[in-house]
Amino acid sequence: MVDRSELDTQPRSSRPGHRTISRRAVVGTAAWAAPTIAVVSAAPAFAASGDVIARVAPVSPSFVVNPTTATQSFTVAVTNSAGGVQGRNIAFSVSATSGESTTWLTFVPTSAATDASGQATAVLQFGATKPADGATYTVAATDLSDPSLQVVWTFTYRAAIFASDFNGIASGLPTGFTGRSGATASSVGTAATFTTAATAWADTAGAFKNSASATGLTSASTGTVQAASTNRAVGVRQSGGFGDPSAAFFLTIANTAGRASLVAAFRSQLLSNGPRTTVWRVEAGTYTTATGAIVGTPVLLGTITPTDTTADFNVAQQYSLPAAFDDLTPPTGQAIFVRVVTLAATTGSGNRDTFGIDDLTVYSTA
Ligand SMILES: [Ca+2]
Ligand SMILES: [Ca+2]
Repeated sequence: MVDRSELDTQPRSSRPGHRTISRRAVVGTAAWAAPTIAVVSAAPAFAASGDVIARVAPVSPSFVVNPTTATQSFTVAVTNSAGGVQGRNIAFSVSATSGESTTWLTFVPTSAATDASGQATAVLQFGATKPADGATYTVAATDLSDPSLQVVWTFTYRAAIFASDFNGIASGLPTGFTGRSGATASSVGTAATFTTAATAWADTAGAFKNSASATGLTSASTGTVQAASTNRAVGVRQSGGFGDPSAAFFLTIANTAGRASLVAAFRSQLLSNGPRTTVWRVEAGTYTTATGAIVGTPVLLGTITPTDTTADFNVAQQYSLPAAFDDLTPPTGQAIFVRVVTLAATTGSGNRDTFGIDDLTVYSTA
């Protein structure tokens, strides 16, 4: 609701993030009538009293929420010529722009008093049940003593491009994800047989396997305890005849249309630490799906070299993909890949590791 009297008190021409299109139209008319005072700026909202409300954080009026976001803090400041205005009660609210559910969104608190610097903060908590990809929302922070003092943000929920906790792998790997052998710098290799039966970390057979996740267990957890764990991960044991080198955890992605600032996140898990050491490379690239040939040179996002069971037992990994993967639709017959691959032989002698990954998510942050 736009208060007409309030409009008449608004001398500035442009208030990004503030209010409605109809209001902008009115303001635009005012600017047309008096072009000499037209100012295009990110001016905060302010009232006839001289008080001003502005976004402090996020400063940007729009942003993207991804599946890994648990909370988003919102801070505003009410100020006037004397500085921060303390004790103003700011109401925080969220509404769906596109008719999507808001039940996954909870503000804590729903209102907060400004402090000595004039700032008030509330935290929007994101529940587990997410809306459809692209759902958009508006957050408003309103001074309850003077509702003309209001700022808004809009945010868009972008679902994961891929997400799996791998807890259902007793019935097979999720679509798009494979364990591979034969991977090289120029080939994505071929999908290896996946052992769907729960298999202990200490099992030495060379294969990709349904392993217990390190999450919730310790490196000393017995095979019996591992078998009973419902939290599963994709493990691999390299052997003299399998994957040393050339083993790869491999995710294929058709395209990243409309997505930007991609992130690949997962947990790396040194499930069984043999005396040998493996260097795992985290790479992204494109490949020809029919032949497995990599197009050009993959981008090396980072390396993982687990050497110690305790420190390396269960590590959150996160890698940003370069801008070349933003809004990318490969030519027909090609696809994007993200892989965790070993291209060099293990070093040392004796047993190899069982290495696993869990909770793989690829998402966009813009
Ligand atoms: Ca899991
Ligand atoms: Ca080792």
